[in-house]
Amino acid sequence: MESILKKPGPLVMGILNVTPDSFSDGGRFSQYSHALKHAEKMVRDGVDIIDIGGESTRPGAKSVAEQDELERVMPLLESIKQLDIAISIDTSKPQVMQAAISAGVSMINDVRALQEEGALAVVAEANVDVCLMHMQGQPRDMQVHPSYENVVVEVRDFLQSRVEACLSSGIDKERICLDPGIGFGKALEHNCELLKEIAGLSIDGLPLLVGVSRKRMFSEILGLDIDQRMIASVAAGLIAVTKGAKILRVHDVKATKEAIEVYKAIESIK
Ligand code: 8Y4
Repeated sequence: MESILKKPGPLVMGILNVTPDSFSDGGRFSQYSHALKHAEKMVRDGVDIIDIGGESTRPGAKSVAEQDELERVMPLLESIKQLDIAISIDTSKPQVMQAAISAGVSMINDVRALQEEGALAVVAEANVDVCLMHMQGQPRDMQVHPSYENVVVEVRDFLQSRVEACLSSGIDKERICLDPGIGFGKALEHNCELLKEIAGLSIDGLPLLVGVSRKRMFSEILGLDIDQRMIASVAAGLIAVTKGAKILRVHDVKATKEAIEVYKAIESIK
């Protein structure tokens, strides 16, 4: 699989969720047809890669059993494949990674940065990109009391150690991107400091991926409910891009693409 990280940025990763939170009304079939329609819309809007996740990593979320995650994600992955767009799989489980790799995904997006037993080996044996993300604690308790001496230094040191683990396992350096993990065991001031200093997080020029879309920080800054956070999300994402982020993980592909196009028009003036 050709690396998506070689594509010139900024790039847009579109979020496609298949968690039980959204599994209520018409059962699996209606859930999948809805997800497929959403994916088709993202492709029309110019998405570069679609991120499929079957484990909820929202604050307070419980962990999902491996078999549940496979059953939730694999059928959807198979139908999204027909759309001829790059796919990333949001998982920390080596067996889910392996199944997704066999099905042809382009990227492993792991909020646990390949720390689960066997994860490094699975990725090292495959030709896929990987996103290494920083998280303090676990989703269940990560927002209880986030604490850092220097958040930028600590996130950078963690990412550096995970890059080294990847390289020691034989993962190709050109296949790695890095992510500060906005909202993952971070208070508002930590999120803001990381976004302000995003360029300082890159290790050896590796590309940076940032996910701010609809996150709680916008409720803290603006008091907005989740379905009212698009403008703030696009603004924060574009700030991250101007400061050096290459990939934005977003819900709102069309709005994000428009913001990026304006940025590119301005930047392309000689
Ligand atoms: C509304 C909707 C409010 C979603 C909060 C959320 C990231 C990620 C997540 C990220 C990478 C989320 C899987 C959290 N965030 N992967 N995943 N980077 N690489 N919460 O920032 O979207 S899930």
